[in-house]
This record gives sequence, structure tokens and C-alpha cells, in this order.
Amino acid sequence: MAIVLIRQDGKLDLWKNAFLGQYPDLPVFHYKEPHPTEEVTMAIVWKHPEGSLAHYPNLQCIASFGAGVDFIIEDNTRPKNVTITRVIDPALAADMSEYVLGTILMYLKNLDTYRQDQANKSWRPKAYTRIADHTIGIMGAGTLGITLANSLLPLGFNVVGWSREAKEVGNFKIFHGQEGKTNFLRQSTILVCLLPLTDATKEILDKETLSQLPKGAYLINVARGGHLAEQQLIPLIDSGHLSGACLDVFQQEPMKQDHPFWDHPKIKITPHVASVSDPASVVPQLVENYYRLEKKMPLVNTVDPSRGY
Ligand code: NDP
Ligand code: OXD
Repeated sequence: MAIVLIRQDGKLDLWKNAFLGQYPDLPVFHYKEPHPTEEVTMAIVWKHPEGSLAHYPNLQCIASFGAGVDFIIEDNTRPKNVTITRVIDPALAADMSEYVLGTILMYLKNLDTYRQDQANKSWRPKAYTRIADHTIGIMGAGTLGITLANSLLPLGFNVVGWSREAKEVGNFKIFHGQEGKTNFLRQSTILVCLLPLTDATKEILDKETLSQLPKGAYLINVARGGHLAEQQLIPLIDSGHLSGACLDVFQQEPMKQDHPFWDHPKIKITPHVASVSDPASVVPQLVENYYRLEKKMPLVNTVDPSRGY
């Protein structure tokens, strides 16, 4: 039995060393070095090259390095009937909450606008809003969404959530399904997308959805670029229906140089860094599943490929 690591972002050695640092005897290889393909039972992947999973005839688990598995589900060349797992990690959830909280506070107090004004030596006081003025609508009340809600509620934010199925967590209202979507959107002055990317959620942030937000609402997309119908965003901002957007994820990453989002004054961009898997905290749960495979035990953090998450 062995583990292969597959990712194309230059971090193969960093991750391999993180595994070996914590588990020195682990049979872990990265896909660019010679390795015993027939022995590989677990592939840990992040945006792997298409076709790369077909090299492993005895694969039993395809694990995402992150929380999302959309790029695994979308790969039609992956061996079917192999269990897919994802990361569920308190540090990843806490990092996401910090990013979103920082973005919201910056928006409320116009802090990013003042950075631009300073660069232009321009003295332009603007009206600000307060925490109590806003309802944060969290689209996707899952691991990250609920952690976010729990960090916003003690600060005095109104929070509502939206999920696929009915669920109660006690401290904030969660709408669900198509029937709950309109009521959810109507009250969300700041919409945070934390959905998984699936057939049902692709381009869900389109004109129809975003038009149901209150006038002047703000969009934060930290889930996947595929959630946003990108061409429909700028007209909604320019018409004043949305006051702006902060986007961490894009249809194409890195974003092309001529993409109109780069230059739009009301769109803030970060390069898919809202919350990044930390080897120190994620390696143990990945290795746990490797040992579970060895002992023929059920895996943890599995996803349902028919749901897509
Ligand atoms: P979870 O699977 O824990 O939660 C997903 C939530 O979305 C659940 O509440 C689920 O509903 C809801 N949902 C799914 N499909 C629908 C639908 N069709 N309609 C309504 N609600 C739906 O995921 P996580 O919270 O762990 O992660 C969410 C996403 O965040 C990841 O898939 C990933 O793409 C993204 N991400 C981005 C990062 C970044 O740096 N930008 C970092 C980490 C993650 P229900 O509760 O009913 O199942
Ligand atoms: C993830 C991500 O899915 O970082 O974990 O996008």
C-alpha cells in the first residue's frame, strides 16, 4: 500500500516533507518521482492533471487536499467506485471566518476606498455603516458556513443561512431549498457564498439570484469561481443594484490579464487565498484514512459523488 500526491502548484515537495516529517515511515511519493503505481491505494490530489488517476489500478481512495472536491467529481477519467474524501479542518474553517470578517469590516468602514484616496492624496470622508445595519446571508450552511456564522453572531451581526436540506443549529435561521432561497436573499445585505460547486450550484450567482438581494447589497464569493456568472456581475454593480464585490475565486485561475474585474473600482480581488489547507493540521486526517484503508475500516470525511459534495 502507498500514497501518491498529485498537484501542479509547485508544492509537491513541501507536502511530501510534511507527511514524512509527521510520519517518517509512511510510503508516500509524489507523482513526478518514480513510484510503485500498482501499490498506490490512496491518491491525494489538488487540481490534478486529467488522466493522472488512471495510472493506479488498485486505488481505493481519492482524497482532496482541500475542502472542495469539484475538480475530482468533474474528472471523467477518474476510476469510478473509488471513495472520495475531503478535508474538514477547524483551522481551515477558522481561516475562512477571519478572511470573511476582515472583508466585511473593511466594506462597512470603507477602509479599502481610503487606501485608494491616500494614494491620490484625496481627503474624501464617506458615510459608513454599522454591524447592526447588516444581515449576513451565508449561502452554504455547512462546515465553513456555520463556523463563520458562529464568529459573526457574537459581534452583533444578524445572520441567516441557506442549505440544501432543512437543518436547525439553534442560534440562527437557516432557509433551505428553492422555496427558502428568495426569503433568504431578500434580507441579505451582504451575501457570502460558501457553497460547494455542483451541477445544482453552477452559476447560481447570476442576475436572477443577485437581483433578489436588497438594493446596495455586497457580494463576497469565497467558494468557487464557477458559482458566479461573471459577465452578469459588472452590470449589476454599475447599475447600483450591488454596491460591490469581493472575489477570491474565479472561473479561470489565475485570472487572465484582460479580465474586466482587475480594473473595476468596486471589485476586490484576492488570488484564491481565503483559506488554505495547512499541512500541519491537515496531514493527520489524511494519514488516518490511509491507515483506515489498511485496516479495512470505513473512511472519514467521505463525500457523496451523486450529490457532488
Ligand atoms: P460543506 O459540504 O460542509 O457545506 C456545504 C453547504 O452547502 C451545506 O450546507 C449544503 O447543504 C449546502 N448546499 C450544497 N448544495 C446546495 C444546494 N444545491 N442548495 C443549497 N445549499 C446547498 O462544505 P464546506 O463548508 O466545507 O466548504 C464549502 C466550499 O468552500 C468548498 O466546497 C470549497 O469549494 C470552498 N472553499 C474555498 C476556499 C477558499 O480558499 N476560497 C477554502 C475552502 C473551501 P446541506 O447542509 O443541506 O447539505
Ligand atoms: C479548498 C480550497 O477547497 O482551498 O479547500 O479552495
